[in-house]
Amino acid sequence: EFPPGYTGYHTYAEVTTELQKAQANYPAIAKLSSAGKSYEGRTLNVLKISKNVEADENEPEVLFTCNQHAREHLTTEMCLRIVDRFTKGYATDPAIKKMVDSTAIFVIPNVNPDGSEYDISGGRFHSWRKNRQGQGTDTNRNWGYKWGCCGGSSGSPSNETYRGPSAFSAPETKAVSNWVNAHKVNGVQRIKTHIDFHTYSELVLWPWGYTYDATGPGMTQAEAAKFQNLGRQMAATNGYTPEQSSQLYITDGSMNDWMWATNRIWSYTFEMYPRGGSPGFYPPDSAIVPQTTRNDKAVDIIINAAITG
Ligand code: 0X9
Ligand code: ZN
Repeated sequence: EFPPGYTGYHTYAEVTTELQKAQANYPAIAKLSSAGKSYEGRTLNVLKISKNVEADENEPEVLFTCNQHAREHLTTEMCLRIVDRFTKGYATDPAIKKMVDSTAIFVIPNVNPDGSEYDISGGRFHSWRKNRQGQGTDTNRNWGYKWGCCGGSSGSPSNETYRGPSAFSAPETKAVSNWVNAHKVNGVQRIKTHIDFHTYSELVLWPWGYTYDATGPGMTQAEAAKFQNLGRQMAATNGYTPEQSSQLYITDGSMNDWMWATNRIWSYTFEMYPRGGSPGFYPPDSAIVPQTTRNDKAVDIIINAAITG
């Protein structure tokens, strides 16, 4: 469980309960399903929010993923904030109703539930980043585009950015990537936009991560400009710094690069609060409300971007 001062954060079991409650309280617009299982067998929960939620409609879809990295607990709260706002707000907020009516919003609060449970085991924090397969694989170096290509990950199992023995060797990335691929219907990917939440540094990041180049194979000038424009627009609402991922550092096998390269999804990473090393990965639970609501407008922008195309 979480240590004293952090009990406002949700454990994996508490997240699951919240998602079940969302489905029970808003059955017309909220539906809980699974993208598969983690290495240790936990269900990778997916909450869908949409009008006629039971129907598989041809409408633009938006994906929010959280907790690829175990210790980045604030991101799980970000996903729960999205669930809460779009379910509770549906009946009263016309802007939310419009978004829910015209899209399908998918939220995966725990991409790496084994890691986040380990990180809080014994009621203390363990500064754990990776999943719990062997010495741990960095899930955000295990995706199958340019995997291990470019010095942006490690081949050593003990390393914090260990990429795993092969692309999608982690059950978590394998399951979520298959789930994303399955949203391609008649050759068209329905998921249009995506934010992968991380902490920390207060950044809005876009592909590529594997190269410093802004354009080139798989990224035209116009596409790079769109990534920049949308990224800067979102950053203007939360005060984060917008930049191409590789300006932070080179990463290979990241989720964003795979989402764009293989599915043409406008895929961003948000590095949430704080800006610097204190309080780093472990802000007190009093930070949850201000630091998740801070992204409300950016979340609306990425949903509306899926609608307008
Ligand atoms: O290194 C990472 O995976 C992310 N930073 S973190 O401190 N949360 O570990 C940044 C990833 C940004 N790069 C890409 N999205 N390609
Ligand atoms: Zn991270």
